[in-house]
Amino acid sequence: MRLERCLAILLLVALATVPAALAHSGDDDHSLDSRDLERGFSYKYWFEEAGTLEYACTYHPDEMSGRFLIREGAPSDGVFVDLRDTRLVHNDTAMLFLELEVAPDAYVEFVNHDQDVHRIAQTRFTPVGAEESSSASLPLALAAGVLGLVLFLGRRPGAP
Ligand SMILES: [Cu+2]
Repeated sequence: MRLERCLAILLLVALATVPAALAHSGDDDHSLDSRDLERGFSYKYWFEEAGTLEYACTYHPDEMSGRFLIREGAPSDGVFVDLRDTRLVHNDTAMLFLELEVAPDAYVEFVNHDQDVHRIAQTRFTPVGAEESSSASLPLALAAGVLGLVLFLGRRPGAP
């Protein structure tokens, strides 16, 4: 196989890898986001994928934050989190940081019993198994793409 063809294939593979690496890096349509939650209102969110979902209240990030460890085999019942006195309350225990383990097909329901408006929003989602590779895969894919492009362009025959 000719070198140019090898490099072109390398470039295509690298470019195909970039969108996959980008897919989980930001928020998407399936993010947990209660929007402004007034007193007496609730917000329900269904988990979809195993991983670690971190969240915080947009208005009180130091007092209301937590994470869900979404794991196969964990209880798939719905979990309820009450918002009271600018705290997250689960099973009558108020916490600044609440960690709960749930199954990928479970849901969480946040219920606001507080005077304040809260907005519980996802800050990060890390799929299972991506904890170590997520930070490295994107720069590597980009570097491979740039390298492939440079080599490909450099190797292209000039004008006749
Ligand atoms: Cu809040």
